[in-house]
Amino acid sequence: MSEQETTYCGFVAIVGRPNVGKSTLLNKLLGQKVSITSKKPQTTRHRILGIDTQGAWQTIFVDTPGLHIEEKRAINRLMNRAATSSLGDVEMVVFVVEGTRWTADDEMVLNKLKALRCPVVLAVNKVDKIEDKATLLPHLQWLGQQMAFAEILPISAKSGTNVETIRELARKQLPEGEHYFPEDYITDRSSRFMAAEIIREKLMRFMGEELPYSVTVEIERFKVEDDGLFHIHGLILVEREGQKKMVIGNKGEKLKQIGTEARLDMERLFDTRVFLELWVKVKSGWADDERALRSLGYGE
Ligand code: GDP
Ligand code: K
Ligand code: MG
Repeated sequence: MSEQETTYCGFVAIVGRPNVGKSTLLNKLLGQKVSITSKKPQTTRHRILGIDTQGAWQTIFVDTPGLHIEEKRAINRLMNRAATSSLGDVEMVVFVVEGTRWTADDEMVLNKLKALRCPVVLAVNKVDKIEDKATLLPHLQWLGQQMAFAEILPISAKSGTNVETIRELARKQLPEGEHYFPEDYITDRSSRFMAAEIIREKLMRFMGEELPYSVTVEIERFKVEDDGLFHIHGLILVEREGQKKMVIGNKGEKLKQIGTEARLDMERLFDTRVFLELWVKVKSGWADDERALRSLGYGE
């Protein structure tokens, strides 16, 4: 890139209630899995940046934990804080909602967005799932009356419908400025953090409803061997002895499956061979203890 060339850089926040598909959208925008996804609400616990550099333009997408009203447990309060603080200094907000569903949590997010001065693009996601397409248009019209959106787009984060349009709209909002990140960065998070997140995603995918958000993962060891192999020790912390048994499974089957799937994802993301060892340990009551959560990196 020549020194005279003008460059553009800025932040775009992706917000919405839990499970509308924010992380799926971020991954689609980047063509890489940088933010874990699952059928369960509150999969995303941390603010995650996804960096999209295309020539002179660098868009930094901010994936947030879903905003929701329930604040009973400490972890929920921290996630709401993490989600709100990302709205401070952004060039554009993508407000993600789900098809023709509208809930009290969507309403709460909407009310926060009304106070913003930057453009808010409404992304009506999962349109691939809407059976009766005739219901969509009146719903879009109703949504359009709720606030002055810069744009209302029916999208599918899963299949990619209109995802390019979101990227283009974001790019148009970027102010002149130097890029914050080198062009080969796709996230601000370390490989160590990504490894923990991948393990957590597999736990959420392979465990039933028994394991809501009472599980956390620590990487005890992350060593890059001379031949490029990543040697990783992951510690899975659960709340109860019974949950430990469930994670391990009959004859260790479950843990083996989680380990294999996590290793394959890590090898794809890190583009190298990975040797992964997993341990499960009981650590009771952590989800109610804000200080313990902070020490594990929540609420950053
Ligand atoms: P988040 O909590 O808002 O980050 O939502 P996720 O990205 O974790 O997605 C929640 C669930 O919705 C996952 O099971 C996704 O596979 C699913 N999902 C996301 N986007 C779409 C979509 O466009 N179509 C369909 N059918 N499912 C989607
Ligand atoms: K989710
Ligand atoms: Mg998410």
